[in-house]
Amino acid sequence: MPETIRFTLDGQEVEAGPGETIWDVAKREGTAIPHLCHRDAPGYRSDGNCRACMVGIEGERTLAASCIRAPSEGMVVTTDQPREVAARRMVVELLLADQPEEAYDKSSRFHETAEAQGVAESRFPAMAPQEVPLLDNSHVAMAVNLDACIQCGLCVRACREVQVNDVIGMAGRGHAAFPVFDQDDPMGDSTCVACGECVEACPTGALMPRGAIPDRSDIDREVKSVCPYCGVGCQLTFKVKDDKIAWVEGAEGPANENRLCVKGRFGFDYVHHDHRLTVPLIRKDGAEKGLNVDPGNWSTHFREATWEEALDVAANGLKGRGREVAGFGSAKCSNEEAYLFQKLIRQGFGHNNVDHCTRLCHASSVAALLENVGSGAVTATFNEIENADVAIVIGANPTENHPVAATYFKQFAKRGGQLIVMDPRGQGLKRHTSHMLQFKPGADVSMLNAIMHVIVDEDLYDRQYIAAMTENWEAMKAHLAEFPPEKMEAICGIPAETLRDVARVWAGAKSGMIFWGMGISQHIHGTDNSRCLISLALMCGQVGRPGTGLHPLRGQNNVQGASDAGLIPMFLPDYQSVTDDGVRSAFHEIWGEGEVAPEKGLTVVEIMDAIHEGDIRAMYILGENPAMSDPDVDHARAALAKLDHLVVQDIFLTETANYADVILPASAWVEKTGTVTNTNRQVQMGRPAVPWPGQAREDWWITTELAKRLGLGWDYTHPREVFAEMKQSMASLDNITWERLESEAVTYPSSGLDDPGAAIVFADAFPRDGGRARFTPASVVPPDEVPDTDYPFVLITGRQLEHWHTGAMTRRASMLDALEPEANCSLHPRTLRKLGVEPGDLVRLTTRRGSIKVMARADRAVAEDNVFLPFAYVEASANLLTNPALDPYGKIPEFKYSAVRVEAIAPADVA
Ligand SMILES: Nc1nc2c(c(=O)[nH]1)N[C@H]1C(S)=C(S)[C@@H](COP(=O)(O)OP(=O)(O)OC[C@H]3O[C@@H](n4cnc5c(=O)[nH]c(N)nc54)[C@H](O)[C@@H]3O)O[C@H]1N2
Ligand SMILES: Nc1nc2c(c(=O)[nH]1)N[C@H]1C(S)=C(S)[C@@H](COP(=O)(O)OP(=O)(O)OC[C@H]3O[C@@H](n4cnc5c(=O)[nH]c(N)nc54)[C@H](O)[C@@H]3O)O[C@H]1N2
Ligand SMILES: [Mo]
Repeated sequence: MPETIRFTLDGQEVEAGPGETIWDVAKREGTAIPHLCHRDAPGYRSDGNCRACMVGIEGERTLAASCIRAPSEGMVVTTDQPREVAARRMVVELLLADQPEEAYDKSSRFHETAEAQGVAESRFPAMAPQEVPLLDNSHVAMAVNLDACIQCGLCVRACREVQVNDVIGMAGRGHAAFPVFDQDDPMGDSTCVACGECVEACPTGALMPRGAIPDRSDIDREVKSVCPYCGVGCQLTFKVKDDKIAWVEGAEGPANENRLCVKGRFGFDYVHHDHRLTVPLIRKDGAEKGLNVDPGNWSTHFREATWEEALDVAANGLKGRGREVAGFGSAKCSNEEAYLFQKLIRQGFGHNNVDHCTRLCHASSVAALLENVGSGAVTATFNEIENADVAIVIGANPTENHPVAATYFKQFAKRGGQLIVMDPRGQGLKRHTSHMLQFKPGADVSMLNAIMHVIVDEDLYDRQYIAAMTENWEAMKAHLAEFPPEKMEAICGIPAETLRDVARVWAGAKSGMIFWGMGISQHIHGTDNSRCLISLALMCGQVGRPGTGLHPLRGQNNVQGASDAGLIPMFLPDYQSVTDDGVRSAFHEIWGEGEVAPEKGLTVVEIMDAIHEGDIRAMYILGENPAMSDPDVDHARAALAKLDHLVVQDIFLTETANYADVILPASAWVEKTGTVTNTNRQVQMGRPAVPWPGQAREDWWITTELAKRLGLGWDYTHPREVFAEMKQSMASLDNITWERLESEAVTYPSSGLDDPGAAIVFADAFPRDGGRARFTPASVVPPDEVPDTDYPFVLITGRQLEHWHTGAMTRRASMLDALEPEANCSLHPRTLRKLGVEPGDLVRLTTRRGSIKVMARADRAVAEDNVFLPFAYVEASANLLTNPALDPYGKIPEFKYSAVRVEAIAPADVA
């Protein structure tokens, strides 16, 4: 380790730690040195090109750029002598000459800097009018006004080094050097993914979020909160003007370090959409249930009600029905709201029929993790990839679905880390990989067993770790003997030699991590898939150290928290089993009234089946849209229509609300207070930035009011009280208090009030009997429905960057909808040619369950016998097609594999 260095700054003796520049030390000491090309934020390299931060160094003839200059022992540095002060002013004055007359952004860092140095005008000639670059307004979310550009290169570093999107470069020289997008395309036509990192970095307003023009500082208030989209849990600051979100800035959260993606930066005007539910609604007598309500004009089917009436009607339809009731809670709401929801179902109806979208998501991963590791959460934060030398990403598409996590993965690869991606589809991470295994869909177990076979065969496993930390190794080893890569090659489609190579790279890793997503979990053998990944990590000792770990990338912003809070039919909060007498009596103690039922409840897809069978007759659905997100959605919609009584609590009149008897208008995430837990186990505070519209209310309030009408003695008046109650039964929240969360994010487990929490767990023992993790062998199980002559293609459903699940939010976010406005599927160009379909034409996709028409894109990343289909579009609902067959352990449906027919649509048929 380099020693601390002592030097003199403006006559004071100061110290510099390892890696600190003069600028850093000055800042720490409270001496502000101007800076333009230097951005004081994690991930940004200083470049020293703008000369706005010049300082004097004794004995040196020229001034030095303090943002890149490291101090040396005994150095004498001045920041306040006439020479450097004049030089810095000159730099700003020269730059000001070229600024547009009417500054786009008077509050930009450049203008602040000029003002602070007393530079109001420039003596130097402005750029010749013919040289002034034209405005580029081609992008829906950002405006480019290169007239204001000072060539500092921060946007290039933002795009290439921080987000690793490699879209922006510099072209030209000297005065005429300007940022360009993908070789001279206007920004709107480039491959830009609109993460907005460049607008955040730009010090002059040459790049601006459109919502912030003309003046970034023209806001009423700033509110720090968490992004409501994915499980990465980015912290951000809402800039609010006239009670509307004007623009958004990344904040320095532990997971995102200021970074955001397109949804987190530009995807918030859905909360101001005129489709927002603002009054409680009751179905009109005789109004037919079905997908027939215009969310902008519900009065055809619903009438406005007071809260009193709506809550009474909602509660009366549920009251006294015991086992006939089921509830779907929400992973979009807070921890406190999830906790109250499961408590309401359990306490109010005396059974455990409560579940949520985790069932459709990582249920199988969690089943395998609980079985073999003893805990369903990640063993290490995704940011730990910083300390890894090999990483596997399998069945996950983070550049689109966890874009900020992906920036860390790409940086890892850029630094020389070996990135192994396994996915039947080529995807955004492909160009960063050392190994890209594009294997056959559904063939994960064969591929992973083959890799593990090689590790055994070539004696590459970690004997010591296995002996000390695991059980069932001998059985595992014997099982793997059946899976040589030469035999598995035909099943998974990856050459044996590649499988051997990957096995050697993984087993040779000093520190390796495994990340996975829906491509692993959403299969009838999803639990087996996850078992293989756990075994692969264990046999090489890749858990419990920096840069190692198992990380199922959690999906919804609060799916980790909602699961922890007990929105699961087998578990009370903190995965305490409902079948355990001691657990139930402990909850009885805390809750006071109502016994917790000893039988596991029904899961999401089982509940839909039970409606058809007449066993479930009433439902309470909070912040979920099963009429779009369940598999075989015709069957699910028919079930919702069959209910005697359906209460839906949402922010929009969703497809599911089309079947409701009562609709309760909720406040959106940006309008409420509550905590959420991200994929990294980091618990963070969400704060209200704007008021809720009309009579909409916070979800916890609505659930509490319902509980009162069901006869439960609830008297919560603030989420803080709910959090305090949660802590009584949830050891995971030990040392995490509401007060702490008001000022910091805390990772669980946290060992003390000063401990920010453990990024890595299970170094010494696993939370299983005996402290050991387990190897559970998995055999090859074919998909439930394999292609045949009638249905010759494989249908893979999933996601795309701009849209969120069922589209409820993102199709109402103007910029996101403008970027991706039309239902689409992707096929290989050769397949399209064979079918006689031009890219952009409609095709018909048909499975045994249903048929849709959808626009086809040509995409070489999709295998020739596959179709990829996102599920965000009601006009072409993917889930009319998907297979509801379930994994026996996780009860998760096979969203990632159905047999499908693809047909060109005759022009006459297009309309
Ligand atoms: N933009 C956006 N981001 C999201 C979401 C969203 O709706 N939109 N949703 C959030 C949620 S809740 C979740 S759960 C996550 C999901 O995030 P991901 O897990 O990344 O989601 P998917 O796109 O469903 O599928 C991931 C990949 O699995 C691959 N795959 C398909 N079949 C197989 C297979 O048989 N084996 C393997 N190994 N891979 C296969 C697909 O090609 C795809 O690239 O995203 C979260 N983030
Ligand atoms: N074909 C196919 N289907 C899939 C998947 C797949 O890969 N392929 N993936 C599955 C997975 S992993 C998941 S997680 C599910 C997701 O399925 P869902 O959870 O049903 O989908 P979302 O669209 O996220 O629904 C969230 C709902 O919450 C509402 N909402 C947002 N904020 C709030 C709030 O603060 N309060 C209230 N009350 N409501 C709010 C939104 O308007 C929306 O209606 O889809 C599953 N379905
Ligand atoms: Mo999910």
